Amino acid sequence: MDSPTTHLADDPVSPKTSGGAKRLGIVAAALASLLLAGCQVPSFGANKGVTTQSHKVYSLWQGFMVIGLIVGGFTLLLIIYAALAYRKRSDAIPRQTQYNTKVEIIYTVIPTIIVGFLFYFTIHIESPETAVVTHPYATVNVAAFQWGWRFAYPGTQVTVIGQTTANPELVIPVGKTVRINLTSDDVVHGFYVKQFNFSRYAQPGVLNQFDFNVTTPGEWQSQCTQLCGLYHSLMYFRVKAVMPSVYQQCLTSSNSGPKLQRGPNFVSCVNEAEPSSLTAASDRTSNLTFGKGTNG
Ligand SMILES: [Cu+2]
Repeated sequence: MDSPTTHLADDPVSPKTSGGAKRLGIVAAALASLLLAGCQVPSFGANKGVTTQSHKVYSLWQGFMVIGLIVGGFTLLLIIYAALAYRKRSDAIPRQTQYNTKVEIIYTVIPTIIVGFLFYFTIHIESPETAVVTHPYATVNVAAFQWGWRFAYPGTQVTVIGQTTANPELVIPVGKTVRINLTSDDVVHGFYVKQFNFSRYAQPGVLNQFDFNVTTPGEWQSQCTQLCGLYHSLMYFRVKAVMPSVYQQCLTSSNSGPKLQRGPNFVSCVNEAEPSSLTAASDRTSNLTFGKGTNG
């Protein structure tokens, strides 16, 4: 019985390697130039945030995405190149090889360098983010519980407690270092403020400390990010950044100017000159009625 005859090609299927590599390099360089030459690096779905810390994390995110696109684009080009250059041209079996030491070293060393590069910048950016200063301007003890939050301001009589039906508000000063001492009364919760680009576990028996500096006044809806039980989905809170003078007035319970106003399950810092800033909010807490004449 005849067996199909095969023969090794004398000359392996031979793409013009040097020319192809050159073209590949030109295309990769053009792509990289396009990405890097853009006057505005895209946000890639992230936000710059409202704290000095969030700005740096945002830049890190952009850098990672740009590098990811370059690596992904280059890999895609290599795949396309290999598929076209080494496609089947005849029934001849191409030259068989077991290994290519040079290529294997290259594709081991280059990713290692890239990972080391990303690791360095991650440490370089995130270590200062998690560092705490010796004397913060304001400190808030934050305790999470099923299913709400308690914000206590050491040295004052102010404690803000809120849960599923009435979200608490975390009032903080703008332009100052704020220390958060975070813990939990029961299970693991997640303290997350989207505009801070920051998330941290609230764990029972563990004190997590971090600082942040808000750069602009505003109000931001925030939430627990750890599935913590039945009403986890309603475990919201709101961060409100006010000028330092307003912040101080809120905590000292003066009879004029901004003040804390208490409801059944919440306390909020309200400037009576602009009472609509809270009640006009379109989020789910907008139906709260703020008590009059019960200033903290
Ligand atoms: Cu939760």
